[in-house]
Amino acid sequence: MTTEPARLQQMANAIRALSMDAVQAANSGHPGMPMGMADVASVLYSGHVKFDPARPDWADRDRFVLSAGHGSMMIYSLLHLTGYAAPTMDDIRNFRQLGSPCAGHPENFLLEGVECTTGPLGQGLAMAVGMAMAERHLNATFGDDLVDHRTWVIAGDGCLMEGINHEAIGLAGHLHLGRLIVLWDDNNITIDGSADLSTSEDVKARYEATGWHVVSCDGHDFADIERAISEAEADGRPSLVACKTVIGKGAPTKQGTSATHGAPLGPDEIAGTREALGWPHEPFTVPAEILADWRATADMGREAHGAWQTRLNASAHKAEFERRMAGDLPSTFDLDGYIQGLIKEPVSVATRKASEMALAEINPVLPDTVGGSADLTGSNNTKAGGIEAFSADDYSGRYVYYGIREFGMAAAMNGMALHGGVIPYGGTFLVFTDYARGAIRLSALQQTRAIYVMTHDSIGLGEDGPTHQPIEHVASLRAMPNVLVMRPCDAVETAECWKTALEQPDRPTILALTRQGLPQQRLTDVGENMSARGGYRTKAAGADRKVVIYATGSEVHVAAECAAELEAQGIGTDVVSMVCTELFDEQDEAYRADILATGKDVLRVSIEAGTTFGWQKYTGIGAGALNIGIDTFGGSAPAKDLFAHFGLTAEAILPQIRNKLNG
Ligand SMILES: Cc1ncc(C[n+]2csc(CCOP(=O)(O)OP(=O)(O)O)c2C)c(N)n1
Ligand SMILES: [Mg+2]
Repeated sequence: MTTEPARLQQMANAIRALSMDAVQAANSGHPGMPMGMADVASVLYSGHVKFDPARPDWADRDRFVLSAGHGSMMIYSLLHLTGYAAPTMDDIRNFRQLGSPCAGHPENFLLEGVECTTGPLGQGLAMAVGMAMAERHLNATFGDDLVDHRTWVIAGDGCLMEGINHEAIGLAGHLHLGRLIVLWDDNNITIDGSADLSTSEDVKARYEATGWHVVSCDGHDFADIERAISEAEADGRPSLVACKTVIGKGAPTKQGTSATHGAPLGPDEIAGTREALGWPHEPFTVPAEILADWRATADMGREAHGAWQTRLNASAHKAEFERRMAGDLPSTFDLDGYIQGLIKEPVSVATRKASEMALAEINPVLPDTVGGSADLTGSNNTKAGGIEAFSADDYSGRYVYYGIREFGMAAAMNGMALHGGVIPYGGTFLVFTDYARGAIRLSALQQTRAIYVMTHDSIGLGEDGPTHQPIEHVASLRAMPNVLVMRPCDAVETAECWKTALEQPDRPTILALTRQGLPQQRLTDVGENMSARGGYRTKAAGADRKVVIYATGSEVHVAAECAAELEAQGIGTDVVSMVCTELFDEQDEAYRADILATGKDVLRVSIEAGTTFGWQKYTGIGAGALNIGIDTFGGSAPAKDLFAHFGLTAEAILPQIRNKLNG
């Protein structure tokens, strides 16, 4: 590992050359950011970041997040130069091409060493807050011997300007996450030109005001960068290192301008840059001595990893620590006894309450969970099972008071899940999935086990009115790939949904839960987690089957009432609880055909207190289909009155079914 400025300069220039050449070859990409931050990154890796390229999954590695994800060539260069197996130089040559792990923006599922997917500005930094929270929590649980690492972030002006930045740094400052260090690429340039066009904020003052330590440096002076990073490491608060940089540094006519932000420099400018940097080497070649300096940056981490492994092997916590980092549930974990108890003694409770009851069973036996709410703890019923607050004074706590920060919460949950060792869940009102949506989308894309406890899931919340009543939310979340959207109808299904959500290592779950009480539908023990099927018959037609009703959540009992009336008149009716359409769609064809009565001449009815959009997939359209729902905004009134007003009662629905049958 070197601290010699001339050698650091060559190391930095290797990043610059790889970045400009890869972007040129792809004829698209962002050379400015990696060229501007190359000097900072070289100092950072030469002595500060703890990593072992041979074991990218080493639990106690430092986490490095390139929040300015457009500068993806920065992280690809770093991973390659420091000696990770991937990306190879060929991968870098194929930057942004189909099949290359060097995608336009860094994707956690394409390259080990990419801790999280970044590109949506601000979210990388916000996920890093979650990683730093998970680190402190696991440190409090397993001790310094096993967990003691930092979280590093490179963020640009954009990451600091996004609204989520305020949520994220507020949380980090409040929680005193001193092992979180953000290196700000303070180049005063964004796409439109000078940052002065759109901001006159005193960023440093804002960070200081939220409890951060702030230090500045000349981002092209190796000694000054070293000083600033060392100061940040020594401070007990989270740190912002403002690195004054020149975007596209080295490009003779374009550096310092937004022209370098997101376009190839072009052959002439690249030739000029080679000259200015004193980098005569061919594209995609790094001289052996420069590569050797880069490879040596891994020595410190490799040694630390060896010592850590020795400590782990001697630790009484070894098995449990490894289980948690692997993301496996304890082999003894189940909710069978609890569910059987519910069947013996049924309860009529809101599903948010049922969720709390399930959590009271889960949290004591599953130490992995870290819950929380965005200031709606009493409404989301998320604090259960004796868990205590996670705070700056006690990181062993398992309940996060996220404050009114839905987006920040969801991003932090992603960071925690990606860090590993914890299973995050967090609550707010379902309608505010809109506020968190950007992070929910990244949960799905990144395949994180984040569990969203979204209560007040329909007009059933009543008097708070249309601003608080989800209409399109469930349907729109169903449209998002790789998310399980679950709307359980009673306490049994809620417990089953929790179990299923916990059993998904590679995808997030959204639990849509009611404010209002619901009668228990499951009254017999069927010996199977029916909710895991996604959709199943809660009642099969007695008489000759003429109608199949699909319903979810609070409408399943309405469907059951309709079916009882219809059966009384000799009209055989199935009721299907479609608790999770994604899981249902994954069932084998025979199962789906049976539940959907495919090919049978029946009337298919959907009932859901939200938009009817999407239900046609199961009901079809035309004479054989009826979709009951709400395709307008809701209203402010007691829930009972709203259900009547919007026609979501058996009395309102039955005539429509009879009309269809007779027509
Ligand atoms: C949420 C979000 N909005 C917009 C963009 C598009 N975008 C990518 S980079 C960028 C400008 C960022 O400026 P800065 O962070 O200063 O990066 P620099 O130009 O200095 O590399 C924008 C608007 C994005 N990636 N994410
Ligand atoms: Mg900038």
